[in-house]
Amino acid sequence: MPANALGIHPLVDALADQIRVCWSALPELQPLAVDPELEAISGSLDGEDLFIRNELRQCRGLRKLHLETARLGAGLQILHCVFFPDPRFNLPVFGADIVAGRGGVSAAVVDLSPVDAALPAALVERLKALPVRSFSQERELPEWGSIFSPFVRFVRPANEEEEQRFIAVVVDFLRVLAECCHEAEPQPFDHPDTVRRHQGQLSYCQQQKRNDKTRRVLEKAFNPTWADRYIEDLLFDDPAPLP
Ligand code: BLA
Repeated sequence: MPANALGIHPLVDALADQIRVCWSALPELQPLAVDPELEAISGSLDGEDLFIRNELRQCRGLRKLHLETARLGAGLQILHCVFFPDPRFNLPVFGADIVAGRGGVSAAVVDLSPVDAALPAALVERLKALPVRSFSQERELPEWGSIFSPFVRFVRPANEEEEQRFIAVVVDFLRVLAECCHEAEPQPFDHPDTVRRHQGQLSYCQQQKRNDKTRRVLEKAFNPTWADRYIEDLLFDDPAPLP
């Protein structure tokens, strides 16, 4: 059943479509198996529908592209997307999250986050050259959000125009990332830069797991053991140990 048959917020649907268009432009895009139990999760909670759809890909430079669209209970709709780099490449983590409730979109966040001391210089130059897109309601990052870059956008889109503008920011970021994926050259597994980026990605995952809001929603919709496994194995799984 298509997710939107369950009434997914138009921003969630439209952004998911745009992300799929953007990832098709990534070099050497390939399928990545999803645990069949997690590909399409449906159930009910106190008589309310639950639906989660998970899509995975991989490409040159990125070990895992993950797009999740979910409707959890009455009216809570989520888009969660993370592209995790292969630590051999000097590439950031792409992350985006939209949380929509009955009162509209409460959180829209997107970033290209560093896994090293700073973002790659070539990436920063491109990000600085992007068009300025402003929003009327900027939100303050939680304390664990120290993982994000200076380019992070965390907003509450006030209307449809701002929702479209948020999509434009995500597309800008994904275009820049695609260019960097084409250009980046891998370094050996045992190169100190690779080792540092591997460590940086572990820290990124660790910090994201401190977002209690994600955990609480999943624990309520399923149960704490399930939520823990889902977060550890699918949402923020650690990069494979270096050989
Ligand atoms: C906030 N994330 C939230 C909120 C909920 C979720 C309910 C609170 C909404 C609000 O503050 O308005 C829930 N997000 C989920 C769930 C999933 C999810 C259940 O992704 C399940 C898949 N979160 C991410 C990623 C980013 C992210 C990749 O998963 C950013 C790149 C950010 N979500 C993020 C931030 C907040 C948030 C910064 C605000 C947290 C706060 O204000 O404390």
